[in-house]
Amino acid sequence: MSRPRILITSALPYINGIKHLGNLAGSMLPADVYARFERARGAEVLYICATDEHGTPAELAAAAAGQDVRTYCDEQHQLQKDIGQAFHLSFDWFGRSSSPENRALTQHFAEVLENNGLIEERTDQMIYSIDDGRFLPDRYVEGTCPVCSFRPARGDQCDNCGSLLDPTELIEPYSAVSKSTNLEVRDTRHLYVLQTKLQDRIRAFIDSKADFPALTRSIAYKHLDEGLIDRGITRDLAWGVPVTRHGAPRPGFETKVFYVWFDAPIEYIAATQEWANAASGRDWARWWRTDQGADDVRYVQVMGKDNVAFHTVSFPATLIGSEEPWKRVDMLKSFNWLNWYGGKFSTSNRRGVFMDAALELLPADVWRWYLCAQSPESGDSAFTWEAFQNLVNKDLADVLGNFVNRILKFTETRFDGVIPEGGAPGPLEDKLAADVSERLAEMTTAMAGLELRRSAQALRSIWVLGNEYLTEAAPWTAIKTDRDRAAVVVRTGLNLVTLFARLSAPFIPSTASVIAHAVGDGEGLAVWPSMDGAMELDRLPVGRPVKAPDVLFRKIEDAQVAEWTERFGGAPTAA
Ligand code: B3M
Ligand code: ZN
Repeated sequence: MSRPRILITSALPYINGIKHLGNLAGSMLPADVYARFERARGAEVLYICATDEHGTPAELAAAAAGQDVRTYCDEQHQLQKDIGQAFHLSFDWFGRSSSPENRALTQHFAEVLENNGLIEERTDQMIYSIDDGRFLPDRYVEGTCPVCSFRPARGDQCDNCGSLLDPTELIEPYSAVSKSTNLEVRDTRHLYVLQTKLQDRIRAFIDSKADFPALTRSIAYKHLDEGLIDRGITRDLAWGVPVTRHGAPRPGFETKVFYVWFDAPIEYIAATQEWANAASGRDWARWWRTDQGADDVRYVQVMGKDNVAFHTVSFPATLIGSEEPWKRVDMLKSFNWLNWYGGKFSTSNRRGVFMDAALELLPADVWRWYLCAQSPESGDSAFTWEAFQNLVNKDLADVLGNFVNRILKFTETRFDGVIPEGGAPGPLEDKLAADVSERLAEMTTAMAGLELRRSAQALRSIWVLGNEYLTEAAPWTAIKTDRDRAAVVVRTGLNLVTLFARLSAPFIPSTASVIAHAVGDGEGLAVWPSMDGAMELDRLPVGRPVKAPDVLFRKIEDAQVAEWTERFGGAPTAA
C-alpha cells in the first residue's frame, strides 16, 4: 500500500511586518503540529506556506519604512522565513506570492475564467484622493464601518465585525496615506469575477463538506445565505500581478494589477511550483492536479476566521470556474482570535508580543506549548501573563520536566546510568499500560482531527499518568529491599520518557529531541507510537546508557512576569 499523501497550507502571512502570537496560534503553528504528526505517522506530507506580498498592505508598509516595495518585500520575506525557522515551523517550502510562478498562474486563472464567461469588465466608482493624486483602493482608505460603526475600519474589511467592505461604503472616509478627506468618487475600469453565476456550485461544494468544523461552515453559509456578489479582482495599484489578456498587457489596465486576494490563494499552488522548481525530482502536479494523481491527496487548510470567506467562496470560485482539474480543500480548519487580555493585539499601542520579541524572552517550545494548550479553537481565548506563567510552570516544569529529570537522575545514581535488567512487570505496570493505551488512542484521534486543545489535554494526561505511576511505584523505596522491583520501575519510567518525547514532538520539537536523546532514542522521534501501551513501555533495550539532560524548562518567576507586563503591556490600566 502506498503512503497517504497530505498537502497542508497555512494562511499566508502578510509581508507587512513580523506577525504576533495570535497569527501564529491561528494558522502556522497548528498546521505545523499537524504536519509533524502526520509525518510521524508515515504520511508523505507537503507543508506549504509563503509570504503574501501584494496589495495595499505591502505598499503602505514599504512607504512607511521609506523603501521601494520590492526591497521591502525581499527583506521582510527573509525575516519572516528566519523567524519561522526559529519557531521550528517545518515548512517544506516557504514561498513568495511575488514569484514569477504566481504571476503566470494568476494570469492563467484570469484568462480561463474570462474564456468561461466568468469575468466581466465594468466601470466602477472608486475613491480618488485629490491631494494624493491617486485612487485609494482597499486599505488606502479608512473610515467608519457601515455595519458596526467601528472606526477606523479599513476599506476592504472591518477588523471589528469582520464584514467585507467596499471602500465607497465607509462613512466619513479619509486617505490612509495623507489623512486627507479631500476625496471624490471617479470612474475607473475593473475586472469582476461573476460569483453570482457560481453561487449554486459553490454552495454544493460547501454542502459536500459536512465534516468541516462548525466555525468554518457557519462563516461559509453566512456568506452564501447573504447571496454572493460579483467581486472586483483588479486594483489601481502599481505593485502586484500585472493584468494581461492573451499573454499581453490588457488595454486600459496598464496601471492596474490583480487584487491581492485574487492572487494570494493561487500562491498555494504557485508556491508548490516554486518548491518543485527549486530541486529536481519534485512534481507539483501530483499534489494539485486531480488528473495527475492529486485525487489521492488529502488537502488541509489552516487559517484564522477572518480568512475563511476567501477560502470557502472566492478561492473555490477561481478553481471551480476554471473548469480545470484542480485539487480542492478536504479539511478547512479555522480558528478564533487569541486576544491580549481580552483586547486586540496592537502594534501601534505596544500591546502584545510579536514573534521576534517572544523568542528574546523564552525558547520557542514554551510558546508553542502555551499557544496549543490555550488554542483559540472553540472560541476566542485571552493571553495573560499570569495564565501563561501558571501553565508553563505546571505543565512543562513540574509535570514533564520534573518527571524526566527525576527518573534519569535516579538511574544515574542507583543504576550507573544504564537501563537496568531484572524483574518482571507487575499489576502496577499492567494498569499503567492499559491506561496509556487508552490515552494514546484518544490523543491520536484528536491529533488526526486537528483538535488542538483536546490533543494537548490528552498529552498532558499521559504525562500525569507517568508521574502518578512513579510516585506510587516509588523506586527509591523499592531499591532498599528489592533491586529487581526497582529495576522494573526504572525501566518502565525510562520507556515513559521516550514515549513522552515522541508524543510531545509535534508540540515541542526541540525539547522532545533533547529528551529522546537522553535515553538514546533519537530515531524513535520520527515514528508515532502504536496504540499498544504494553509494547510502548518495553521498547528500550536493557544495558543502554542514559544521561539526565540539563534543566529542560526553567520556571517563570513572578519578577519576570512583572518585567514583561511592564515591557509589553498587560491588563489595560484605567486611563
Ligand atoms: N495574508 C491575510 C492574513 O494575513 C492573508 C492570508 C492570505 S491566505 C491566501 O490574515
Ligand atoms: Zn464593522
